[in-house]
This record gives sequence, structure tokens and C-alpha cells, in this order.
Amino acid sequence: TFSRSLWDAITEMDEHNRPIHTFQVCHVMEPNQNNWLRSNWIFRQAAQKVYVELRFTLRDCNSIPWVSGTCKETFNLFYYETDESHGVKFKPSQYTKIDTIAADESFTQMDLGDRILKLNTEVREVGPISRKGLYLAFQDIGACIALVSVRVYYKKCPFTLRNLASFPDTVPRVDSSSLVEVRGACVEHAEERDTPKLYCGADGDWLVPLGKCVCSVGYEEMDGACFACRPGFYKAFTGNIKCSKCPPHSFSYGEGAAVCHCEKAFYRAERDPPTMACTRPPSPPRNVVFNLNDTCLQLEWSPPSDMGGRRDLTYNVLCKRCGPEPDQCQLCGEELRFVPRPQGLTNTTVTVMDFSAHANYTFEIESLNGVSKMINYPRPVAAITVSTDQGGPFMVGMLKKDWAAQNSIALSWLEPEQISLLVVDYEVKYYEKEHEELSYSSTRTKAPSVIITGLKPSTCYVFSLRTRTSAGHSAYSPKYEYETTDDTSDMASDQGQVLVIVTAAVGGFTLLIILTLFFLITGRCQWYIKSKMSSDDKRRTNYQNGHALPYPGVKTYVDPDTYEDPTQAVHEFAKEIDPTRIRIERVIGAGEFGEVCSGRLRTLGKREIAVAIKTLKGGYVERQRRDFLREASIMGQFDDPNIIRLEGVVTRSKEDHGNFTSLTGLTDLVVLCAVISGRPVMIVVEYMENGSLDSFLRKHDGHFTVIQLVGMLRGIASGVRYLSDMGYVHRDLAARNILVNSNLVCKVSDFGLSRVLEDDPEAAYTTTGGKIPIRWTAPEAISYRKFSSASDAWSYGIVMWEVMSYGERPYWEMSNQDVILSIEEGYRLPAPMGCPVVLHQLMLHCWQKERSQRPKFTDVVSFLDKLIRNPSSLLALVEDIQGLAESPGEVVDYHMFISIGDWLDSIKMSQYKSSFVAAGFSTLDSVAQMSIEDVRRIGVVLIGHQRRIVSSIQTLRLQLLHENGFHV
Ligand code: ACK
Repeated sequence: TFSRSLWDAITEMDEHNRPIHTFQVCHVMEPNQNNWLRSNWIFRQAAQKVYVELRFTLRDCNSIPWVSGTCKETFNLFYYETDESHGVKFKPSQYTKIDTIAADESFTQMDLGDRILKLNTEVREVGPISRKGLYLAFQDIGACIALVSVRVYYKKCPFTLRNLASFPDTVPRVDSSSLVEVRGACVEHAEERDTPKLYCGADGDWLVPLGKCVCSVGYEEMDGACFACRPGFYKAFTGNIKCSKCPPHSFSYGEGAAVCHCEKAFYRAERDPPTMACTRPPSPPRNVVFNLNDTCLQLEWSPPSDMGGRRDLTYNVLCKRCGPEPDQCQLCGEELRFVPRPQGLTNTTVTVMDFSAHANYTFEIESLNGVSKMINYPRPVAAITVSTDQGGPFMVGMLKKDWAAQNSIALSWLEPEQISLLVVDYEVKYYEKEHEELSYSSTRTKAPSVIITGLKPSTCYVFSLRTRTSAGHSAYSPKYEYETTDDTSDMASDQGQVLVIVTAAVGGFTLLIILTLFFLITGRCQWYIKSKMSSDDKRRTNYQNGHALPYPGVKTYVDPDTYEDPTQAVHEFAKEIDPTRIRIERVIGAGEFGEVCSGRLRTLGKREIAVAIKTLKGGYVERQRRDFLREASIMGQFDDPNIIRLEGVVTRSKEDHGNFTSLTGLTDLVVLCAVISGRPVMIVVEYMENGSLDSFLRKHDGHFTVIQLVGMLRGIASGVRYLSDMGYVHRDLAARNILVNSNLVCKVSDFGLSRVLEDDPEAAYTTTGGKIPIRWTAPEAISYRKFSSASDAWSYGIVMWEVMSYGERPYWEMSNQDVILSIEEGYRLPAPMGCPVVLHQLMLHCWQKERSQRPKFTDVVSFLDKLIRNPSSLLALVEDIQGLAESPGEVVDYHMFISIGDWLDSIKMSQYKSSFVAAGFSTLDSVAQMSIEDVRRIGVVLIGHQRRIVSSIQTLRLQLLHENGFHV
């Protein structure tokens, strides 16, 4: 609707004869024109900014004569915002001017008929607009105009789909420099991965796509939409992946499956991924056999034929004890021990111990895997019945040597009696005696005799035999030792047997008797049953190296305190030395009772040997003298290459020794060492050039090979083995009480402590020498003074640790109380740096809480011997394999350490404080991450220091793990 209009609405025809509606005005002749044309009220809709496009023609004033002065070539465009239509009311004053519109193209002649009309198009922006609508108005001031069209529009970003998200129509901001952020909505069956977004630009263009949606489980992407998986396919995860075929033994019927269901009798364990095939429980184990001896029963079987498609196979063993009738079975009680355990076995063998001697046991062995618990019907088992009575009747008679030759030995035996079961065959096991049981050969025979060939000449072999019946193996027979003949022997050829027979036939029995006698006299190796002699004893025999070593029970240690007169005890076990035979050279240290000097002792054979002389300070009381001499009374009873040797004692006063005066006039040292006034008392022992082990190792930190260290440990263990065989408990094994000679031979010394601990109820915490060696002492000895060779084994483990760490203090600077608590909580010293795994394992073995489980010294010695013979076993270092979770417990309470500085102080490495700080290691957490390279890099050059720091870092690491809820 146009009001007050001099504008004319004129309809013309275009070239296609279609009508064109126009508004025209052309009052060019009259001055002061003011002709308005107004639009209808225009609804704004969502627009904030409106575009107005005008198409019009305008006549050139020059082409019209007589109009100069009045003719115009522009018109004005106005707008007015209102919330509603004002009908015909029109007030020009309310309008705001948008622009003056001029023509780019004006025409000279109004001649539409000739189609010379030139259309102008002009666009103007209006806004921001906030009211509901607006009017447009055109003001003519005396031009000749034809308004052909007015298009009013606004811009928007149109609905779109991008990355599986839809974005609605969006109107841009008026301010063309800022964008509208729009969140997309995921299409059907899709879900947001990262919030999908687009920005709407001022011109209605979508910009900067961000984020996306992905197809849900059971749906896959195709052409920008999500489609359901077909039957037989599944998609278990959201994401733009394709549906997959169902894994073996599973199916999906419908569309859009997220998982495939297992076929009948197939299952998925709780933690099986949906991509995994469905599986089933395994079939039972096969071929169960047993192997029985006096103390243990070993069950063995083959894996099931059908593993059910899984690898997590384990076995459970159920034991029933049965009466004479098969239906009189009861579950076995707790008394039966299974090693490693009855359930969850991963190997196809288990050892059963502590069974009753005359009983029938039925063992049911079940194979299980991750889906076994999905079925509740009885699972098939493999069963075997074992009668523990069988051990005896199985046994064969004596294993007899029929003959021996250079490379072979013939053996025979009596078949077992009273055996109801059928003998399948016999197995003869044999090995070279020298090589112990490390590797052995065996041979089977059906007959009760065998000829073993391929043996070395002049070599002693150990044989033992067992029987196999349909019910399994018997125990091995006792061991028999037989020797092959040597090259030169009359029986040297492999036909020795023939030779004997021929000799016997031809020459009567003379030669045979001579030969027999020869073997009886010289043979180290006549057959004899060694069943009474344990393998430990045997090993010990091997290690004696010619030293007469008493067997336990043969010679035992006698407590000198059982003697009423201690001097009598001393003289029972120690030689009295005439002091003139002693030459004191220098003071080498301070002992508990007085100075320790080194010097020379003239032996009775007039040789001079180096000795150490322990003295008792002057002014002693009788009790001190007795305690001092106790050590000599103890030491004098020992004779072992790894125990410090007592040469003798000086107990008598100079009056007792006629020529003792020769001591007078000696140097001050002698005055110091040998107490001349009063009654001199001295203990003279062999001289150990390298002094005590702890200071020796500290002085030579990092200087020895692992084999050398193991050699030292072997010596110490051998010495303590001797002591324990003698029934002596040392109670104070520690590196400081081990002495080292010039050949690196380690010898146990310091035999004073036992008496002190025994007598004094307070001695658990204080001893005459100071502290009780808490760090070296087994928990049961600390808490209720249960000292034994097993508590010595604990201390030995600590000595091992001291040796492998080159004299580090056990448990570092922890307080005794903390040591006791941490041991109680199950913590154990970690492996020193560079320590072979096997050695740390041995230490941990020595530190078993249960003392009966600690190793015997004889086992320690043979174990260390094996290591020395097979040094490659020492190659694996704890650092190489240290999965922290597997490593043993930890001891240092790092709560004590507040800062890096405190920590370094505690390990006496304060000098590196600034290096740590400079390298940016400022928290204990960051230090816990450091490797040995890091430690080197920050400037710790000395190997000993590196070792100390790294070993403390390992400790720290474990401590931090522990704090974070990790329990060893
Ligand atoms: O570490 P060391 O040099 O070795 O210092 C101590 C000191 O005497 C006090 O006990 C040394 N010592 C003790 N017995 C002997 C010995 N038999 N041979 C050499 N040194 C010894 C020990």
C-alpha cells in the first residue's frame, strides 16, 4: 500500500509478453518535488540484518529539454522499524534514511517499446533490526524513475549434515566479524565422539567444522548415515568401523547386533572380548601316572586333547581317601600337602607330601579354563588311585655288579617279591660320582639285569634302580657305586667278563681272589649301601679336600662353661705358649678386652709364622679373664680351613715361665700389648693379612669379580657349615667378624658372643660390646632368643648382602626399631646393585620368617659350588629383570626423608646435593624415576657412589610403590 503517492502503478509487458508491475514517477518539470512511495509492513522473521535489492530505471536529465534546475537523477531510500503494521498511516519524519540511490545506468529515452530500457540493481543493508518488522519508503525529489522490483531478504547458514551430525538453519550475527558457533546433533544411531561444531559466517557460509559423531554399536557408516549390521555380522564398538563377521562358534540373527551370541555349549568368559571366538571347557587331562617314594608322591599327566579353543588352561587336583570299598571315599583333610598347590596348577605335575603310609588315595585331576565355570554339570575328570602301601613291595633287591670293564658295567638284581602289580620294566639311573646328580643317564630294561655301556674307564659311577608297574614308578633304590676298570687292568677290555670266566676256568680261583682282594683293599668304590648316608653327608665328604672333618655326632662342640674352672677348659682345648716364642711387632686394632697386635710366633719346629695376638688389658677382674679366655676355649675346638685357627694362649704369669723375663726390655708396643705387670693373658691366632671383611670390602669397593665374591661367600658358608656340624651356633655372623687372608680366604672368627647372650637377659638389646647385632639377627632370636643354626643362616644372608654390596651397612641408617618392624612386616633387603639374581634369591631364602625353611649350610655350600662351576648362572643381574612388582620387600622408611638433601645425607652422599638440584631433580618422586645413566649424567663419577645412590633409588622406588598401595 502506498500512501500520498504521485507514483503511478503501471503494468507493462516484457519481451515474453509477461506483465511487469512497476511504480513510476516523473515530475521533472516542477521544482520542489517530494513524492513518497511506501512499502507494506515487512515481517522481519529471524533476520537481524536485512538486505534490500532494488531494480529500477532512471532517466538522464540531459535527455529532457527545459528541465535543468528541476530534474534530478537520484532518489532516497528510507526505513522505519515497528512491531506492527500501521495501516495507511504514514509519517515521513519517522523514517530513517538508508541511502541516496543513483543509477549506474540511466537512459535517455523512455521508449519501452524499443527495449532499450536499462535496469539498475542496487543492494543496501539495513540493520541491526530488533522490532518485529519494518517499512521501506522511497522518496522522489524530482527524478524520472521506474521501480521494477524490490526484494527484501536476509542471509542464513542453511541446514546441513557434516561428520554424521546435522546443523540447523542459522542466522549469522549482524556484526560480520563474529561467527555463530553451532553444535551439531548426531544423526540416528550415531553418537558424539568429540562435540561436533560448525561456525556460521556472516554471509551464510558454514565454516570450521570441528568434532564428529560416529556410528553406535551395531551400526556402520555409509554415505553420511549409520546403517544396521546385517545378520551374521556385528559391531561391538562405536566408531567408524565396518561391521564384522561373527567370530567362530557365534552367531547373530537380527540386524544391528552389537555382539554375536555363542553357539550351544560354547561360552565367553567374563573378560573375553566380543571379538574372541566362543570357547568351551577343556576335555579332562590324559595319561595320569604317579611316582611314589617314601616321602612324596608325584602325579603327572598329559594336557587334554581338547583345549576348548583357549590357552588359559589350569588343573585342579582333588584328593579322596578311600576305604577298601570304592564307595567309602572321603575328601582328604588338610594334612596332605600339595606342592606347588592343589588348585590352579599350570604345569602337568604336582607333588603330594605328608600322606599316610598305608592308605588308598584317589586323585581326580580336572582341567579347567576360563569358561569352565560357565557349566554347572559335573565336569569330567581323570582319576588315579594310589596305594601308599605299594612303596615297599615294589622295591627290588640289592643292585649287584656282575662285572665291570673299561667302558661298561653289568648289573643285576632280584625281582621284587610280593608284588601284585605287573612289572612293566626297570629303570636304572646312573651318573659319574664326581659330577654328582647334576646330570644323569638312565636306561630301561624288562629283565632284572642290564649291561651299561659307553662309560669312561677308571671312573666311579653311582647307580640306582626303580621299578615301573602299571600303577606307576616305585621309589629309587639306595645308591650303589661301582667303578669301571682302567686301561691297564687285566680286565681292561670290554670282554673282561669273558676273561674272568676263562681265568677262573683255567687257572682256578687264584687270580679271581687276588683281584677281589685288590678291589676290597684299594677300591674307593666297593659296593655299599649308602642309604644311611644322606646326600648332604656325601657332598660334605667331597668338599673335605683331605681335611679330617668330623661327622655330626662324632665330634661336637663342648661348652667351656660346663667346666668349673675356666682355666682347665682353656688348657683342654688350647696350647699354652711360652711368651718368649712370641715377638710382637705392632698394634693393629682394638679388641673388646684390649689391644690386638700382630707379630711372629716361633713354632716348636723353629719356624716363624705370622700371628695376631689378642691381649687382655691390665687390671682385669677374674670374670673378664674368664670371658676373654672363653673365646680361646671355643676356638681351640675347631679345625677347619674357614675357621680362624688358634695357635695357643698365654695364661701363666712370668713367674710360671722361667724365662719370661726376656719380654722385659722390649719396645713400648710390647708393653702395650703384653701386660707385663700382673698376669699377662694373650690369645694367639693365625694372622689374616687383609683384616676384617667389612673394612676390606669397603676399601676395595667394586674391585672384585662376582666369582671372587662368591668364592668368599663359599668359604664363609663352609666355615659355618663346619660350626653347625659341630653343634656350635655362632650368633654373631657379620662381615666384621670374618677375617680375610692374603689369598682372599675368608675365615669365621669372634667366638665370644654366645655366652654373653645366653646369660644376660638384657643382652638382647645391650651387650658388653655395645649393641646386639639386630640387623644381623633372625627375628626369632631377637624376640625370644631362639638361636640356632637357622638363625645363623639368617645372619649369613645378611653377610651375603654385605659382601655383594661391598660392605654397605645393612638397612643403611634405619633405626634398629625400624629394622625390626619392617622385617616383621615382611620387608627384606633388596638386591645390591650388580648382584646376580640367584644370589639375591639365596639371601631371601636365608631370610625366611619360618626358620625351618631357611637353607642348611651344607645346601648353601653346594649351591655356591654349583654357581662357581657354572658361572653363566651368575650373569642375570637383579637390575636386568627387576620387574618391580616381583622384587622383594623394602626396608627403608622413606617417610623419614623430607627432601632430596635429607635423603642424600642419609646415604652419606650429601656432596651431590647441588648436582641433583642443578639437573632438576628436586622431588623424591622424580629421583625415583632416575636410571643409572641419569645418575652418571648429573655428575656422579665414582662407581661406588653410583652404586650407593642407585641402590637407594631402588629402595625409594619400592617405597613409593608401597605408599601407592602396592604390597609386596
Ligand atoms: O679390620 P681389621 O684390620 O681386622 O681391624 C680389626 C682389629 O684387629 C680389631 O679386631 C684385626 N684383627 C683381628 N684378628 C686378626 C687376625 N687374626 N689377623 C689380622 N688382623 C686381625 C681386625
